[in-house]
Amino acid sequence: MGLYRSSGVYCTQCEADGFRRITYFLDRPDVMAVYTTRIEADRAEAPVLLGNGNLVETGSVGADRHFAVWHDPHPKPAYLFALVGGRLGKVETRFTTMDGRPVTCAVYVEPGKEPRADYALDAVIRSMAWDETAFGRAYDLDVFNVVAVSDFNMGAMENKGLNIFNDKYVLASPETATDGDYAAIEAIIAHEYFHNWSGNRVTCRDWFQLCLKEGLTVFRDQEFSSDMRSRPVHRIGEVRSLRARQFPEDAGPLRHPVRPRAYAEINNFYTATVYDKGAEIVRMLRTLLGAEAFRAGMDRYYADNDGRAATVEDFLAAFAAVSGRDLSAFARWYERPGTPRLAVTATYDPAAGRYALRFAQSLPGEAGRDGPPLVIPVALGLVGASGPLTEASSPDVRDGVYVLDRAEAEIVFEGVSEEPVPSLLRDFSAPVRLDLPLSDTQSMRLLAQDSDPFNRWQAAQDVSLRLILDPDPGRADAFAAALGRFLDDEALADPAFAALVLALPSEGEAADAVPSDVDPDAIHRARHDLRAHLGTALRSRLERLDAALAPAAGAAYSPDAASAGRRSLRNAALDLVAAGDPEAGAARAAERLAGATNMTDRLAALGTLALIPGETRETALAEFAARYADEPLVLDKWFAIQAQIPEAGTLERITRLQSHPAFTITNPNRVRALIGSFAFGNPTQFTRKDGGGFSRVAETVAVLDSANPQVAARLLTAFGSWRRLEKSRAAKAVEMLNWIKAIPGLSRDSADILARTLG
Ligand code: BAL
Ligand code: ZN
Repeated sequence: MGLYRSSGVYCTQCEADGFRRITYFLDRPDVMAVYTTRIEADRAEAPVLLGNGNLVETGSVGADRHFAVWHDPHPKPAYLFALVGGRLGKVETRFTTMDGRPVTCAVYVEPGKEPRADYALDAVIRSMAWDETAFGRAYDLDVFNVVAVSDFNMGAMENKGLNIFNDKYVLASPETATDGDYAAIEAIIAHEYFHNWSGNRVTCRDWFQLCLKEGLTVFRDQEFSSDMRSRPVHRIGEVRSLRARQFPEDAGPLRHPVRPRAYAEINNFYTATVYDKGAEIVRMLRTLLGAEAFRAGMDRYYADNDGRAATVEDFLAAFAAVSGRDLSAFARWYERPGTPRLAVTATYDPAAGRYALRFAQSLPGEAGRDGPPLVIPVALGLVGASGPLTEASSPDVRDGVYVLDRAEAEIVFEGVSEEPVPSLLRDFSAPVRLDLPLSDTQSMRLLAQDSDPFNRWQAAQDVSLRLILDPDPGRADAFAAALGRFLDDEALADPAFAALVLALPSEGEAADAVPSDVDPDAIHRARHDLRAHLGTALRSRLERLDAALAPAAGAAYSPDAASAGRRSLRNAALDLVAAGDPEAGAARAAERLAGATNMTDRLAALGTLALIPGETRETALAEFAARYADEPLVLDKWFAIQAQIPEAGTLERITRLQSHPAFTITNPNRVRALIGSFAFGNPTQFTRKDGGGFSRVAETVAVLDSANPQVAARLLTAFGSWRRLEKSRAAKAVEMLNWIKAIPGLSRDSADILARTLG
């Protein structure tokens, strides 16, 4: 925090309260000022000098030094201050805004890595153009600079006119970056750029309002990525991430409202709840108001609050003003922690052609009693044996959405000619847990017939989850047959979607569905067995797909969504075949690895091999490390893959990797790749019964805490679900948490997480 050096480059990080480490200041987001920054440095050490705003003067100071003066005319809080000085290469281009302002856009990187910045620069230009068309927001300075540094706690930072990035989210080449990396770069470049309006021009009055800029900006970057790529595929990705990170947070001791009421350390509130649930609230607002009123509300919000430090109330007031709606009940989403449960039951009267859906929402508060109801937009439809029942209608459903604003309610459809399967929460219209008892047959009807792609995917997830929690070979066969029909009919038409349908819920998601006494080993075994069953049953189809999706010889790599989708299905097919026949799978994955022409295919094959113990795996890992010895970001992938191997030997492997010359505890990306991937991505080994997994993470926290409390505290959050584990594992977790607690001089960051986790 404050001003520091990363691989020889001076840079700053001031959010949330780092500016006070540079100079005395009233370091609060509602204290806004116009900044003029004069930077002076040795010319040889720091030929590039960057600050916020526009460059107004440069010059020499004696023979060896030089200076630059930057002026930012827009008043801003100190957390948006930035400066950079160092030896950097750049790529640059021009963009003319819709109001005719020429802007020079540049991305600065380590010299020699300039070609790897082209994609990020292109994403900058696309973001600028998109914010003009989608939200009417134009850029407001003469320059827009992005700088990539290699030691960075966050993903990136939206300093006015001078975004500073973790190099992981800037640098990309087909040889070093996966399709996922390209998509993440595009999304994060967009996110930081969009903050120029949602965060910078309109900032937060205080840190309790963090979701005001973060939830809104995540929503904006999600919309951007959906427009750049496939909207349904992107939506499924958003929800997978929400369920993997935010739902468990909301169900554990670190739960907090989207707008927290209190904090001991604000750095611990840059959470999935503030960001991702915050984005879901904005999405629900758009669903409730409709796209047109939503856009009018956004315009009003910017018009009323430009240059101000605003609150959630200011945000909602803008939408209330343009729509005439009372949003006071909707505002409860910002205040109530926890994921609401939405229970739905159905009754059908064939004689009357009438179908009724009964809804009951619940979200117990601190005293265990339900609070006042939330406003839940439920996008829905009814699906018959041959497709959606378009003639059925209910007066309570408008534009396909029913708004539940009571604890319980019933809606009735007329004109229902056959017993339907309800398709509820289409496009995941609200961040709730849906309690709707469907049979496998009903879910498979949705997979085959629903018009909503999200719920088609959800139906396959539901069946898989039931089969993981309650294995049954007969039902698994029926599911495989349904997947087979789906693949035959549709896989090649939309490979990215098909790959998602084939992806089973994660072990974490399965654990989340178990009420208590979670046994991660049992979940792992059940999930593995289902993958093996499906891989065997679908083998011939998967092999045909694999062949059909192979790139033409000599075809150049392109990170576009369609090409990425084909790669993702082909790699998913290989992985599932390998689950059914590890020996043949290992041979094929090794072949794929040897012939791969890009990092996506190479890493996918290595990931498949990583799950199959043996010589082939170890040779492949060694060759990969040798090939990328000088590529820290690629070695991070190698660390991460190994940290997630679900085998008893992984702990020892991690010990060896901690002594690898490329590993250093002082670099946040390295720590996250090795120890973070283990803590968050290897449930069976992190929660080992002997406590070895917990102690490895605890030891890392202990070593890291004084040097980098933010990263240490983030690692500690991996213990958040300890209460739900079966008793012997839970006891080991508590032992380690108490061990950390006894460390003298523990940071406020880690102490805060510990206190809340131990409760
Ligand atoms: N403001 C911190 C980094 C981000 O969310 O953009
Ligand atoms: Zn942000």
